[in-house]
Amino acid sequence: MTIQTIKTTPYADQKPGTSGLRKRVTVYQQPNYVENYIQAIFDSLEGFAGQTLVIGGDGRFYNDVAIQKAIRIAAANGFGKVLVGQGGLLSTPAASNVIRHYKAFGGLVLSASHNPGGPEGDFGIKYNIGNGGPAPEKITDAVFARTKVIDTYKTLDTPDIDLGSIGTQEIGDMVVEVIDPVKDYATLMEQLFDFGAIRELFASGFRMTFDAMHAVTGPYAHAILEGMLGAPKGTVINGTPSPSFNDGHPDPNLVYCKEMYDLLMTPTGPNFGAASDGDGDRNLIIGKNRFVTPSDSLALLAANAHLAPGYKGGIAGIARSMPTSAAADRVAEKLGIEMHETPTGWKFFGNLLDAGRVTICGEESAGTGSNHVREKDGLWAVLLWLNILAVRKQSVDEIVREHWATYGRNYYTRHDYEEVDSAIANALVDDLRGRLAGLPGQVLQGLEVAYADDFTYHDPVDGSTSAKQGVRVGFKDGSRIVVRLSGTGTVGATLRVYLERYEPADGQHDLETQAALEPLIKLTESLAGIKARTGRSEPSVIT
Ligand code: G16
Repeated sequence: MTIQTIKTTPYADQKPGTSGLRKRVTVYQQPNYVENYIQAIFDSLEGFAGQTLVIGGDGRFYNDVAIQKAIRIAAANGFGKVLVGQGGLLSTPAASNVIRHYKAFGGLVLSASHNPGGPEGDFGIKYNIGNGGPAPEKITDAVFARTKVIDTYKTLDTPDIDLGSIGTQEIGDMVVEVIDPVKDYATLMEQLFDFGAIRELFASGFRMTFDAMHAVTGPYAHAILEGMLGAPKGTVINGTPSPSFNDGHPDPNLVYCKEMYDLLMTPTGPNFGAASDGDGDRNLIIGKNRFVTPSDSLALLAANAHLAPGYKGGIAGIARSMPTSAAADRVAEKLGIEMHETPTGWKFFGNLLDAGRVTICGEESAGTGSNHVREKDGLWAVLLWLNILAVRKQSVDEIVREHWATYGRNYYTRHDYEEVDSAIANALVDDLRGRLAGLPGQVLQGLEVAYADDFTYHDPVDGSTSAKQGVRVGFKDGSRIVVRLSGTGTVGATLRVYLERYEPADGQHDLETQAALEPLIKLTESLAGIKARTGRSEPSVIT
C-alpha cells in the first residue's frame, strides 16, 4: 500500500454554501471532483496528523463511493484514525455527537440534507470542526480559495474498505473503526429526556406516527421510539434508508408530508405526528388538529425545556436565525435570558453555544437543537416534544393555544420560488436593497416601516462580521418582510420570502395563516415585483 500523489486541475464551482458543498450527483461524479474538494479541506486545516476524523453520511446515492475516496485521502494525508458509521451511515446530529464524544479533530458529513437523492439527485460534503459543528466561514472561505488552485491530491492505492461489520481494520498507517451509528446517540437522548415518563405516555395509549422518509433517521427512530420507549411497532413509517429516498423528497414539510398532515387532521388519527429529513437534522411537528410552525416550535420548546431532565436547571439563552419569527424572543424576554439573531446557517450558532450563552437554537427551516451537539437535531426535537407532552398531559393543540394566550401569536409563512434564473434573482434582490434607505418612516398599506436594511451579523463571541444576509423590512406593529436567496439550492436560484405578523396575547389567534398575511404578501409584491420579474404566478412551495 503506497501513498500516491495524483495531479489534478481545479473546478471553479466548489464554493461551500449555507451548509457545505451541495451539487447534483452528476457534478460530483466528474473526475477528481470529490478528491479535489476533500484535499482542499485538509489543505485548509492544521495539526491533524495522527488525529481522529469522523466520516458518515445519510446513505444517499454516491455515499458509498465518496466515503471510500474520503477514507483513502484521510489515510494518505496522515490522519491516525477514522471513525465511520456502519454501512457509511451517520445522521448529521449523530455525527456531531460522535465528533464530540470521541474528541475527534473533525468530521466529514456526506449529505445534501433534504434535497432529493438518486443518480439525478443531489449530493453534498460538509466539514465539521472539533466542537461537532459546521466549519465557520473562516475555514469555508479558505477551502474555497484552495479549490481554485489545487493541483494535486494524495490518496492510497488500497481496495475498498468493508464498512458492513463493526470493528477495526488498518489501511496504511491509519485505523478505520466501523461503529454502530445509533448507540452513542441513543445513550445521549436517554440522558437528556425522561424516558420513563415517555414510556408511560405510550403505555397509556398515546399514539404517534414518525415518518423517516426512507432516510437516515429510520434506524434511530426504530431503536429509540419503538425499542427503548415502547411505542407500538408501526409507529415509525418509511424507516429503511434508501439511496434514492424511494424516489421521494426527504423534506419534512406540509408539501412532502401531506398524507401525515391529513391523517393528523382526522378524528381517528394518532395524537402526534413527526418527521425528519434526509440526514436527520430537521423536524416536522404536528399534533392532532394542530400543525406547529418551526418558529413556534422553537419558542414552545424553549419555554418548556425545563420539563426535561437535561434542561431542568433552565436555559442560558436562545438563538434563532434572522428569518425565523420573533416568537422565541418573547419567551427569552419573559425568562430574562439572552436572545440572539444570527444569519441563516447552523454554523452561526456554534460560537454562542460554545461560549455557553445560549442553550436552544432554531430556524424557520425546520431546524431546532441545543447544546447537546452542534447541529440541529430532528429526533431530539421530537423527543423533547414527547417529554413535554408526557409531563404536561395536554394535547399539542392545548399547549400551543396556551402559549399564544401568554405570549401572543406570530403568524408566519415562507414562500419559495425555486429554480429562478440566477441573474434575475440577484437583480431583484439588488434592486430591493437599493430601495431600503427610503423606507423607514413611510406608511405602506397602513403599516409604518420601523426599519429596513440588509442584515449584517456581528458575532459577539469572536467579533467577526457577516454582511448581506438578507433584506428585511420591519414594521411598527411587529410585522416583518424578509427576502433572501437560499444558499442550499443546486439549480438556479431559490428566492425565499418570509412573512410575519404579530397578534398580541389578547388578539386573534384563529385566522387562517395565508389570509392573516395577505396584506404583507401584497406589499412584498409591490416592493419587489417578484411575479413580474420572474414570470411566476405563484410560489413553488408555501410553508
Ligand atoms: C441548511 C442549514 C440551515 C439553513 C438551511 C436553509 O440546512 O444548516 O441553517 O436554515 O440550510 O438554508 P437556505 O435558506 O440558505 O436554503 P440543511 O438541513 O439543508 O443542512
